[in-house]
Amino acid sequence: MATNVTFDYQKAEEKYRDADSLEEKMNCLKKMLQTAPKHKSAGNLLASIKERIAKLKLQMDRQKKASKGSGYSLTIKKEGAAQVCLVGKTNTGKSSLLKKLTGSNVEIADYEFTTKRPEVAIMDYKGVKIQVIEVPAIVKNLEESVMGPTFISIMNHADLLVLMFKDAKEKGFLDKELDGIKTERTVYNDQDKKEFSKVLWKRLGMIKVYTKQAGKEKDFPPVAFHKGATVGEVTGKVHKDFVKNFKYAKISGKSAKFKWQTVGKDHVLKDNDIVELHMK
Ligand SMILES: Nc1nc2c(ncn2[C@@H]2O[C@H](COP(=O)(O)OP(=O)(O)OP(=O)(O)O)[C@@H](O)[C@H]2O)c(=O)[nH]1
Ligand SMILES: [Mg+2]
Repeated sequence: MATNVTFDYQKAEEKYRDADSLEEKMNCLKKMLQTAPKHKSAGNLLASIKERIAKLKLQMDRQKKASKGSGYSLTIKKEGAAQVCLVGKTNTGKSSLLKKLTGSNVEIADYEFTTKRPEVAIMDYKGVKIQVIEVPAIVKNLEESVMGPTFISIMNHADLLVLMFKDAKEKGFLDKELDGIKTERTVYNDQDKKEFSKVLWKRLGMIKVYTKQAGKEKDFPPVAFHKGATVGEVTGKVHKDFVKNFKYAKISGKSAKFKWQTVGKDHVLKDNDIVELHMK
């Protein structure tokens, strides 16, 4: 039934249709309820507005719950030296990259939204384990989508986001949706495809260090550290007791002035250094 509505109502309805967030939608619906004609023939309209308000309220409550963590796991337990998230719209090749990096048998398909839950796998970079997570496709108004708060929380806790997009428009979309996330980010470029694991490692800004016992070959796997890590930190990682028994270290590699230089615990190491610890 056609109902003559007021100008204010029309304006509110227009705003409602364009509203981006649930809160905004709710405000518009309330305004519509206030300004809708109250005569008998407008009964259906009023009922429909009230129904939409009730539905929206349910949706908002569910979202609040999700962001408080009830029923959802908000982060993914870190494993390995670092946690990296692959992030992008649907069909940008996240699963394909995850498979390439980790060997995971994640489902890859040319229909949209193939990956519905975060996919977690481990990449091996020259012996260092790095956790790689495919975050399901980023959708418009991510924060308000049912799983949005969970995905945002996962991204907030990661060490690095890898943004995957097909064009500048998609990049802009991601920048907008991920606006509040402070995690370091890098972009996935075509040029990087061949050796993306190496690019990732560089971008993480970490170093790997090989320990060694006197008279023996260097140990494998190496141990990962943040840039600027010292011999003392390596000693602590090998064994707690080693810290108090530390005498000196002999090092080889980029940070050494010459091969098997003797250094103390404050010596700063570089990527691929070999450290031979000597104890009291
Ligand atoms: N042309 C081209 N196609 C690709 C590339 N990477 C993946 N694809 C194809 O794109 C489609 C989607 O790939 P997925 O890896 O499943 O993409 P996704 O980002 O994980 O997608 P959803 O999980 O569905 O959001 C598949 O048909 C892939 O074969 C690429 O680098 N170039
Ligand atoms: Mg996928």
